[in-house]
Amino acid sequence: MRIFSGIQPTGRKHLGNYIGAIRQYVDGQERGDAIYSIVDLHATTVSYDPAELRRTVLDTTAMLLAAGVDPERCILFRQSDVHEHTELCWLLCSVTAHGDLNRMHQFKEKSARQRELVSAGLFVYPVLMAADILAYQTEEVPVGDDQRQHVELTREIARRFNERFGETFVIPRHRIPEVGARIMDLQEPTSKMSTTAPSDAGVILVLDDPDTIRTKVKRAVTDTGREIVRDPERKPGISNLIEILAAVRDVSPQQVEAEFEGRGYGEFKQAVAEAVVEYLAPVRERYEELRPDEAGLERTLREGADKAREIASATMRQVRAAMGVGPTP
Ligand code: AQP
Repeated sequence: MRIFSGIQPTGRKHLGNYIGAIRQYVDGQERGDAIYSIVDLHATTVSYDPAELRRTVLDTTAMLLAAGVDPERCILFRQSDVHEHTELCWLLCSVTAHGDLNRMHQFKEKSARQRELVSAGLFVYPVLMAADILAYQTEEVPVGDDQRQHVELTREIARRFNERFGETFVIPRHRIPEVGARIMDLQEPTSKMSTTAPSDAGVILVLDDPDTIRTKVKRAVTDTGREIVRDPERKPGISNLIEILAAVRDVSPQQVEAEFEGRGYGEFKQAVAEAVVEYLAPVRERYEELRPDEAGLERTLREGADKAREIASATMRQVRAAMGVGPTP
């Protein structure tokens, strides 16, 4: 089975990214033919610093390797090294409805937050994501819940292309984890934990040291009650902590509720903090070892891009032929 997913190169990956996506990448290597991309072109759709982008691509590469993504068992590459993505994005624009792009929640949220230019790139972002996925004839896309709508649109684009130009693309499906699909901000548990949150206080970064993690969990917003039960409407803070503990221990939220029945919030928060510290510590340590070797990281990305290009260029030959673009094949 072909698996593909992309991750933006922000150096500040958080627990939501880790649980929602990164750990599924590691699991995907066991289940199929996995391809993962550091999507630097997506990062140019909001304001950014070019020198920092180069650095954060390497940060994210080192983080994925530290988490257990293994270039011997998957393809790991930088999106901009494989030009087929941008060409396919343009060609897919011809079967993408403007109205569909207008309905994308992420565009609405991110464009509202942009203080300067709202770029056309931000609007077309989901088409580039569709190109990333479809270029590899992907069957399964491991993502967090916030990407559900984008994967749905990718399916629609693929269907429309196949109808218009003949069977070309595999129709992919998302793989969203049952537990931890949407980790919420610890200070604002009705909003998802996000790289671009106004403050770090509610965001557990994968590279946070143990004491910072403990402080953030201790200060997590909860309600005035005492019960440790999952009820996202009435108890969003406690529900989020239950979800986090269940995800890092790999148990069900019901097991967490049963274990902490009749125990106080303080004890519960301490257990969550220690579980998260223990969960992230090996990743942080391994990251510190890997990150300095920039030449090695670049080599990994280059070798990955060579393998990715081979697959994507075969798809592009089919797409060009189907669309009547370029010389007669
Ligand atoms: N809070 C979350 N819970 C579970 N999964 C999440 N993901 C993101 N936030 C959560 C999943 O992480 C993967 C990588 O996301 P990305 O490439 O969009 O990286 P990002 O920009 O760093 O993610 P953020 O934090 O969501 O930033 P904003 O909101 O500013 O764009 C994806 O599979 C995503 O679903």
